[in-house]
Formats: sequence, structure tokens, C-alpha cells
Amino acid sequence: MGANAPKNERMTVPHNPFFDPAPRTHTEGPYLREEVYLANRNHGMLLEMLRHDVTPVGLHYLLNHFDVPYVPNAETWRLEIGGKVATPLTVSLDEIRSLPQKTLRVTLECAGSGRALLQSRWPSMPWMHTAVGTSEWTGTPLRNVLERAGLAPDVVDISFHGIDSGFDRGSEHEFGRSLKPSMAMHEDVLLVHAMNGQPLLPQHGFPLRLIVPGWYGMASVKWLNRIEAQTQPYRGHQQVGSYIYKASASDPGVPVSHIRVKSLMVPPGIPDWFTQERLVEAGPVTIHGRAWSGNGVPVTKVEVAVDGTWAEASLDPVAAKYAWRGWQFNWKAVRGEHELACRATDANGETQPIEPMFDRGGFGTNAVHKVRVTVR
Ligand SMILES: Nc1nc2c(c(=O)[nH]1)N[C@H]1C(S)=C(S)[C@@H](COP(=O)(O)O)O[C@H]1N2
Ligand SMILES: [Mo]
Repeated sequence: MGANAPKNERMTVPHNPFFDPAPRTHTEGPYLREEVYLANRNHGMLLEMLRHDVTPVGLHYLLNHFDVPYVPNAETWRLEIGGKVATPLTVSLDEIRSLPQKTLRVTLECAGSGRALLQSRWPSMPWMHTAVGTSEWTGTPLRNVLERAGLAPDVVDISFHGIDSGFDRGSEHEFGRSLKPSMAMHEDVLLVHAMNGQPLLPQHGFPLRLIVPGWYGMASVKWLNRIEAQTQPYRGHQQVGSYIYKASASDPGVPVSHIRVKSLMVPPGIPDWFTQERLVEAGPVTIHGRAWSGNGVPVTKVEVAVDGTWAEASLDPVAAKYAWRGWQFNWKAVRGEHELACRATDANGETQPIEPMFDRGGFGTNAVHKVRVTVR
């Protein structure tokens, strides 16, 4: 081995990701091979599937940091509830199913959705706009088991742990996240065993996951097998080493939590295979889309711009507190090349920026969705 080995062989890579991790730096231009590999393991939702109120299982976006664990059946699965509780518990799936059940329609979105739109981007999963989906999630409110365990009064954080583990920037960890007790006790935070009425698929957390409605997806821990009541703030890698909004490396940052207001459209017409640009016939065209915001805040307005001129779209009724809202816009397409864009505003008056705002990790990018269209 030696002098003639190609530059990218493992032997000649100066950094070993487990013991001597290379610091990642922002990048521009073509995707790195690592980003392409991540984009092949994870996937977004096909934009044309925005027509569905509820995303068919399998078309929901997917984001896994590590390997999908092999869980052959649900019968032997146990959820441990420990830490500072009156009664530590071990709960089976049957017990969770025998507690009061609740089904919520929830739009889930990855905090990294839109990262690839940034001019200088953090090398990670290179999402365009599509890390989003809406499902009917069934399970029992988490507080039903927390109340049974009895949280001690000095608990400040409740951590949730999946069985998947790996490394990130030299730090070995299982995927874990935490919530403050007040959030964990919220009636809509669920221990979920079913997605659209079927048991969870392996990649979506079979047999048990958390769903935190209104928050970006990182809070909704999959393959959940342990809950710990903590008397100190939880410092797991996914809690404090990632998912922080930061303007610069020295910025202490703000933890990522609720979903920011956003809208997407079904690209009209038919695509060019390679560029995915659109061809539309001249005449009336109805553009369909969805809009959503976080924390159960309703969307109050959607606008569509044709070549930069904004006009209001019509909104469907609110379908469910945490689910996206449908909208339509009638466009009289005239021959030529056009740029369509859509923008939502929520009840708090929050709206989407026209251009993406820089964030170090590429989190919370909610810039307007733009689609190039040729009309013939
Ligand atoms: N155990 C575990 N839970 C996890 C993750 C993970 O990698 N491991 N990814 C999180 C992230 S970042 C997101 S966006 C959602 C994605 O959920 P989905 O793949 O079911 O769409 O799961 C979250 N829960
Ligand atoms: Mo995510």
C-alpha cells in the first residue's frame, strides 16, 4: 500500500471519523460524495403527493441518523421509564395499546429541510424543500405513563432514547432528545405505535416512537425504549451538539423547537426528467399546495407570486390543529418562461422570507418555494 494509492482511499485519509474527526466546514457548489450517500439513504416527499390530505405511508419523508434497527416483532419490546420517578416502570406494547388511545393528524417536518438552498451549506443531509409529510399517528398520551411513574418535583428534563446509535463528529451516542416536563405532559405529545392505521414501518420507528406535534422532527424519537427523568439539563449530542440555530461558530445559539411557517406547491404541468423544470399548456391552471406552521398555530394566508407579483390564494378549511392546510390558486398561464412562488403567513403574523436566511447548521430554512415553468 502506499505511494500509488488513490487520494481518496481510506489509508490516506488523514482523519478517522471515530478517533480524529475532521472538522466539517461549509461548502458551495457540487455535492460532496458524503451528501449524495446521505441523500440515497434518506428521502423527501414527492411534491406531487401534496395533493393528499394524509401522506400515504412510504411516501412520508425519511430521516435516520444511523442504521434502522432490526426489530423482528413488537411482543418483546419494552419501554423503561426511570430516573427521578416514584415508581420506575417497564411497559410492554400491549400495555401501551390498552391505555386510552388518541389519533392526531400531524405534519412532521425535518429541521434541516431546505438546507441545500443555502449558498454556503453545512455538509449534512442536502434537503431541498421536501422533508415533510402528514400522517395520522395513533398512540397514548405520554403523560399517561409519566403520571403512573410519578415525576419527582425536582425533575427539569425528560430524555427519550432510541436504540439506534452511532458517531457524529467524534461523539458516540444513541439518538436521544429531551423535553421540559411541562411539554412532556402536554396532552398531544404521544407514544405512537401506528401511522395511518398500520403498525409503524421499520424506518419510521417500529414498534414505538414519540410524536411531538408542532415541533420539528428531531424531537419525535423513533425506536423509543427508554425515558429518563433528569434532575440536571439533558446534555445528549442530539440535544446540545446539534439542532441549535446559530449565526456563526461563536454564537451560543438558540435550540431548534417548533416548526416555522411554510408552504409548498405541487409543481404544475409535466417535468423535464433531468432538470425537473415544468412545461404547462397556456390557459387556466389551478395550482394546488399546502401550508403549515408550528405549535398548532393556524395558517391564515397563502399568496402566490407569478414573476414576482403576489396575489392571494384560497384556503381550504383547517383540517386539524397540527396538520397542513390545503390551498389553491387559479393562474391564467400565458406563453413564455415564468417563476411561480408561494408564501404562507400564520396567525402570529409570521411569514416566509423570499430568500433563505443563513443558519450555520442549515436549520429552519423556510424561504418561499419557487418553481420555474415554461408555458407553450
Ligand atoms: N431514534 C431516532 N429517532 C429519530 C431520528 C433518528 O435518527 N433516530 N431522526 C429524527 C429526525 S431528525 C427526524 S426529522 C424524524 C424523522 O422521522 P421520519 O423518518 O419518520 O419521517 O425522526 C427523528 N427521530
Ligand atoms: Mo430531522
